Amino acid sequence: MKTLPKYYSLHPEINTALQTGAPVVALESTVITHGLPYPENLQIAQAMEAEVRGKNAFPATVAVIDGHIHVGLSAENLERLAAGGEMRKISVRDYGPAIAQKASGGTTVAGTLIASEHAGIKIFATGGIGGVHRDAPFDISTDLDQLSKSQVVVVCAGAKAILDLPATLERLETLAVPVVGYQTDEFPAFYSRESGLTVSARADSANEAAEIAKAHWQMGGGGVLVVVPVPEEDALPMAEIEGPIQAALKEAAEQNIHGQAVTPFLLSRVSELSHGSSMQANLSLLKNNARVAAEIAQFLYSPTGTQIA
Ligand code: PSU
Ligand code: MN
Repeated sequence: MKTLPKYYSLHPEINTALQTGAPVVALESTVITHGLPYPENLQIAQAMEAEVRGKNAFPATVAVIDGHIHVGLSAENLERLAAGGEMRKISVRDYGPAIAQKASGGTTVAGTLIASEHAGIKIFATGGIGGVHRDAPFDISTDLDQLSKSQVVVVCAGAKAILDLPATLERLETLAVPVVGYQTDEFPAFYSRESGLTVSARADSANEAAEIAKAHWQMGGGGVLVVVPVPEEDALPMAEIEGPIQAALKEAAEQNIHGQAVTPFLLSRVSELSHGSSMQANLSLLKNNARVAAEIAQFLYSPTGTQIA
């Protein structure tokens, strides 16, 4: 039996699934609180849960509600999270303050990695991970560090081109995080299927991706990044998005945006400046990643136990 600190709230359905070894897929929630506007954020959160269920796995959206780390959210709490109000962006260093101050918010990739590992969940889906920012060598997302530590698979569509993608891959190499291309040799760039950069390994099936992760963990490794290109019909060419990115980066510098506000600012400005053409790609890749994660999850679990102290 695994014991969780008392400020966790593990959904009964997820608890049962984990104890019986049924496949569970966690879902990141900063994309809901800080990544997309209402009501698209609520619709996509519900659609991602449905994709996971459609593949006979259990979705566990992770978020902090009134100081409790929820692993598996009720429909009411999902709506509350999406509706906004005082919602924090919760990465690793933000848990302590959020728990003690009974705050609410979405968990980043790094935050979701920690909660997943504590709860015994082996895989989660998101849109894109954070990384090394362009022209800001000290602005490196905690996502990368935490990826090296938690034994969890993260399924994403690569990292957004707002980042320095070559530097992000170099950092992942240093941190010993395998970057596994799902049916691809190229590192995808979120809205775009291409980046000109290569992955460190390739998996052609869900089973192969799961086998890679299990072997990595047996060798003492931490996180495994599985990168899935956005579906072809919704992909945007990289050149189309570079103009809005440059403009958004300039605005961020002019307005002196820094710290955890940088990523949400850039994401929302790029979306506005590209006149929402990026929204369709964003929604498409989120659903696709949830589905692929549920397929890989079929090969990752065996019966265990988790309980709350
Ligand atoms: N990239 C996206 N959409 C997002 C994020 C990243 O394309 O919503 C969010 C994720 O939650 C990620 C976080 O973990 O931003 C990284 O923020 P920062 O760069 O401040 O670490
Ligand atoms: Mn940062």
